[in-house]
Amino acid sequence: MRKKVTLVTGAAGEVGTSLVQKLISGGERTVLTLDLSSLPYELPERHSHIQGDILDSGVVARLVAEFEIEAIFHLAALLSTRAEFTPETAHRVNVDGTLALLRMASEQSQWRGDPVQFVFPSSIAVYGLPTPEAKKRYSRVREFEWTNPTTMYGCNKLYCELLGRYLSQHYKQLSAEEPVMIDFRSVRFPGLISAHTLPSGGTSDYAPEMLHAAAKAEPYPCFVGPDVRIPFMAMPDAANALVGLSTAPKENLSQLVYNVTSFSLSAADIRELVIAAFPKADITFEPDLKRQAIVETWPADLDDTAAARDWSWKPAYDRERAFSEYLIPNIQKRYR
Ligand code: AKB
Repeated sequence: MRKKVTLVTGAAGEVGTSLVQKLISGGERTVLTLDLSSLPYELPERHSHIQGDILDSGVVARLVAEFEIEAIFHLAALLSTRAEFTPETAHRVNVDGTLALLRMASEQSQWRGDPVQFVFPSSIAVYGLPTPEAKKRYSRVREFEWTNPTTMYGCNKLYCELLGRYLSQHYKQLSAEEPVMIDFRSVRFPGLISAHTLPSGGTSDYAPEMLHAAAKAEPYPCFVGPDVRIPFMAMPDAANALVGLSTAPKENLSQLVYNVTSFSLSAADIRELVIAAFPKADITFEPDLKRQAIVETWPADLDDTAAARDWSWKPAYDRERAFSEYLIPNIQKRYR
């Protein structure tokens, strides 16, 4: 008998670390983590970790041979700045890796006679506002608007959303029998800020970097200008969103992809909040024009009313709570 598990890829990363703790503390699932690295945290007994590459077909075969996978949170990805430096590698990891797991989930759904749930974190990077005027005018973007990504990562995320849609619907039309489709669900995240981990390779990283540098009493040259504005969310809400969407009754979901967000801030707003907590913080603005150009195409805010309506999405941390109750105290504790 294979052990029934929920698979989390990219489990050693920022979102993975937070999600795995949440899934384990929920007590209902047995979690199988997969990452290129060893985990930076301990897994309690009954949960397991495999160190390996999603692009290695041997690893995917081993997953299926040893475990019955009921649900997948597929977090492994190369983020937007990193992907611009190595676009083909990013395409392999972000698209080929996702396709391999989607294919495995589809085959397992047939085999089980029960859909494997596939939860896919997408991103604000799927949007591309063509000009600063458009960004100002269309400030709260809905899921079907402005999906013209300008980065390799944004293209990868948008395409994988479409692959998920294809695999959850299209076989139905092609096949005479009644095949079992995967249950694909996706959230588009804004910039995420964690008190416990630092991201690497993202373009929204200036927000967490500013905070962590201030707590370490290090100077921080922010790589975007003060007026650049995008939406953000505290890391615990990212895990809440993934689990909230995963546990929502299927019949309540009117779409496969949902925006989720919490608060919208300019880089100057973030600096102000950081200085209020760390008055000696030395934060300057030294825009890297390429990275800034990427953030300028991302919307100033996201419209997440569909998620609120269909699965009662609501962030626990608004701007005030995120800084005063989660980020500042935990970051202070971390570097004390
Ligand atoms: C990135 O900056 O690449 C990510 C994202 C917005 O998806 N944080």
